[in-house]
Amino acid sequence: MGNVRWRMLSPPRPGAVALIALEATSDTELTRAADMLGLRVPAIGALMLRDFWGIDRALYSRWSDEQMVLMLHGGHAVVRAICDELNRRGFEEASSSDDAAFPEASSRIEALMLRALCRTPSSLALDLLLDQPRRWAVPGATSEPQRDARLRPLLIPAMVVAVGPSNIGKSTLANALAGRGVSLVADEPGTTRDHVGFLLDLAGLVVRYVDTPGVRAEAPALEREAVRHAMELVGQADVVLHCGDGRSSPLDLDGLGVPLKAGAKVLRVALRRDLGVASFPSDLSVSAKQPESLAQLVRALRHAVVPDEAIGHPGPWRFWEDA
Ligand SMILES: Nc1nc2c(ncn2[C@@H]2O[C@H](COP(=O)(O)OP(=O)(O)OP(=O)(O)O)[C@@H](O)[C@H]2O)c(=O)[nH]1
Ligand SMILES: [Mg+2]
Repeated sequence: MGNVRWRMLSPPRPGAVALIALEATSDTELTRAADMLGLRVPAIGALMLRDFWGIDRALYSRWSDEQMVLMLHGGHAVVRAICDELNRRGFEEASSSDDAAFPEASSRIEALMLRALCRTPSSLALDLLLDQPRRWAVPGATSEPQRDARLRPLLIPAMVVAVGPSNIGKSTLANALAGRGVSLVADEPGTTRDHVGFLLDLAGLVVRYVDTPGVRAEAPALEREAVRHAMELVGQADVVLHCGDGRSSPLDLDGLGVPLKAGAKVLRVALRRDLGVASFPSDLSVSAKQPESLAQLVRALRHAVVPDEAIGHPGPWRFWEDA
């Protein structure tokens, strides 16, 4: 298909969405290419959903007479498999740049929106971003800087740092939230020797989650040093998950001597609730053995990072940074 090429519009990084354009030199060529791919050619601007060769179920749209855009799920494996399939079917790759251009966008907001769409790791951002051109098209539309800032973690992952005494289940919680073993667990104090960070999807909102070594009085020097490093992260956290359990109360955060970041939230959580009720005041209590309690924690954490009201607010969002 010499007259039709494919071009990556999104940056070469995993994101919630990857955009691949099919570019022809005429609408006849575009229709011919669509036929070869088994796609119906939609009206300009219309969205269609289909299964792409068993690789991905995704939307595609036609942006002009000569251009269709596949809006795939943005993981590396999906994108690579779709690109291989396009190559196998005789389509050539057109050169792409990291700084994706969106010549077919009908407004600046739409171009910015498409760029943001490609970059966000959070699926929760998708509907909100897609609706922004419509919201900004209303005469006199303005956003509220406070809400803009609250929604920012939809584009740039916020940092959640879990801290607490030793041997109360912090790493077990991290593993349960991640759904895999990211941090060592054992029934002895001092199991986590250094902080462990990973990206965590909280029901559509991706955050950087950090599990830290527990704080204990009799820790050896190296462990105390690791704890000191971890506690510095508390000062950079957007949300501190302040953990205790039935036997140990949470740490005295003020006593750490690390000032929290402006606007940081603290969520007090009692762990291992199946072993007994904690005596300190907590926002919620969870057990790694009780999935419904973990689901509650996921909701509470997500709300602490991006409040539900900000997501549900119908007003426009200034989601871009000025150059
Ligand atoms: N019954 C019960 N046991 C748990 C739960 N969560 C963790 N545990 C157990 O508690 C012990 C300590 O768990 P860890 O996750 O290693 O604790 P930690 O707070 O990370 O410990 P440090 O890394 O030393 O700070 C292990 O034996 C876990 O199996 C829970 O929800 N219920
Ligand atoms: Mg641990």
